[in-house]
Amino acid sequence: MILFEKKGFVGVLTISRPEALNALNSATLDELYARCEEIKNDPELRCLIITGAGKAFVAGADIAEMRGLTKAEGYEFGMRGHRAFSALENLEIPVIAAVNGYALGGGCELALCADIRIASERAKFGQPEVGLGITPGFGGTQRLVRTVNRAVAMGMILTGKVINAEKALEIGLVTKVVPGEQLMDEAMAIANAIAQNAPIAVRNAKKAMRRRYLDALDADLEAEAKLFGDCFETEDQQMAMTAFVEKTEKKPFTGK
Ligand code: DAK
Repeated sequence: MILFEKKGFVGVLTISRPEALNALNSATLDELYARCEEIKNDPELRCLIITGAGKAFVAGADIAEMRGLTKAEGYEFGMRGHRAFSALENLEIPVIAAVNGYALGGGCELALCADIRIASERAKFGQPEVGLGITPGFGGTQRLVRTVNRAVAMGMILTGKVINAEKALEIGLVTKVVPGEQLMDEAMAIANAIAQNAPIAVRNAKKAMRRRYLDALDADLEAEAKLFGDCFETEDQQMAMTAFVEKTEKKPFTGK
């Protein structure tokens, strides 16, 4: 479910579960973690690109897998995600997200783990979790507010509305929008520009720039996990996820 290829000094990691729009289930998260560990230990690599196969970047965490989770299982699923996402985010080499399509929920959160994000004109971003009876659980409440302005992050997460690539550029979530067929060339151009520079200097510059970003991040992710866990086993969460999986209409939320 995770493809990996090397092009010179650049690694390209592709989430490939197109039949489910690359939704992140436990197996994909474990594979992502394992790949990131390999990348971490590869001295030849100087930059990594992450993208998705088919029409989606990643359409979120796997709702079918999450639907019946208890609070304890939800916590465990969250920890799997955190382990994989942190492994990606904490790579010493720069990471570029080439967002080729839907980046929703866990997909938007995955893109947020990258250092630079560029998007295809077709890309869509959003944190629709509150409409599924849960909070973002893979770091969205923490990484989005550290990336765009607070009111913008509040608006995205509390309304759950999906935004297009142009809007993502306007709010600073991505740095460039290109036609879909140019996305990987553009990502490779940025990656190769980075890879031509002195590797130790590049890694240290990344490390220095992330100091403020990382301040209290672990504690904040832990707080998010607790708040997220409390949403599980609620009537609203079960109703909304069942409606998605069974393709039926959602009922109004009751707060129970
Ligand atoms: N999970 C599972 N399957 C998904 C999926 C998802 N997130 N998104 C799409 N799929 C599946 C669909 O069910 C469908 O499967 P089949 O019916 O063909 O078997 C297939 O992918 C194609 O999807 P659609 O037929 O829906 O394709 P459309 O082009 O019509 O629509 C869409 C594309 C992206 C608008 C739509 O698929 C959609 O609304 N998907 C859900 C998007 C979403 O709400 N994503 C956020 C998920 S919640 C946690 C940590 C993190 C999270 C949760 C917990 N812990 C701490 C425990 C994160 C939560 C999320 O990410």
